[in-house]
Amino acid sequence: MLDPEKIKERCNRRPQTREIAREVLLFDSVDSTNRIALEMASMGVPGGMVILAEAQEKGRGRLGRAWFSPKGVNLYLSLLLRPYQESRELPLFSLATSVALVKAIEAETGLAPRIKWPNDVLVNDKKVAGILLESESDGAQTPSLVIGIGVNVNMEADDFPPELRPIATSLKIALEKPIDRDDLLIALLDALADQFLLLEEGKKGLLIESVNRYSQTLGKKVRVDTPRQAFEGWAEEIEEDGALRIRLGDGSRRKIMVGDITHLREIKN
Ligand code: BT5
Repeated sequence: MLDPEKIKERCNRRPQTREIAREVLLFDSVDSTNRIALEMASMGVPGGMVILAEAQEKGRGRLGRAWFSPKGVNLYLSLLLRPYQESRELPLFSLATSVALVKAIEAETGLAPRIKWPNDVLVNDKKVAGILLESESDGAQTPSLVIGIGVNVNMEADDFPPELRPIATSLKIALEKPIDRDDLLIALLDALADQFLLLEEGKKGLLIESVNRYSQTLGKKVRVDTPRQAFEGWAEEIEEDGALRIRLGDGSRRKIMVGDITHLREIKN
């Protein structure tokens, strides 16, 4: 079991971490920690709330997809924040979260995770963590932002359903030994607080620099699927607003704000 008292005590040691984790709530099993955090947001609960669960019955991915969330082995958390940034800046919180995940995983395991734009963290080319941003605006208060994070920590290969085995992994599988989930969570909350502070201080250039440095996507040939279109091209750079710039075969460029990408293997003649 995760130890909320230990987590709370360690978060209190750093003022910037305390800011995003004033309250830490652990549930045994919930439908979705994001759903609970959004409900709290709609009830006017202030920012700085961390909702944790040992299992989720209806863990959510993006676009109605599901997040596989078995009990007692992984991390499932949602942060409720009320940031002062303008709404067009909010997608940057997803990138800030992916950088924080990379830094925390690197520090706790020595592995070299990479970011797959826009919201996946990969280890050995397989997905180890996913991020889901959702927001709630009741008009009266500062709009809320819910950041959902799922990390596969101590799952075994057999624990994954067959359809996920080719694309997903866990830290334990990559490291061949179990990880202390409390320590990883504390490192993650510290890293999140650092990255959010950069955004608050208007230093998004530093954030984007880290995203580019840790990106698995750049330089790769990719297929892009957006809600409106699908095409192929080369991933060039992540821009200041978090968009991915793609160079097409005819040399023209497109900026993608929302969508999924697939890394394509280049076939050389
Ligand atoms: C995501 O969506 O990657 C966002 C996942 C966010 C999960 C957290 S857990 C705490 C919080 N509460 C919630 O209800 N959700 C958040 P997306 O990019 O749409 O990826 C979803 C896809 O990843 C699925 O369609 C599967 O292919 C794959 N997938 C599902 N479960 C997985 C897992 N445990 N590990 C790796 N891949 C998984």
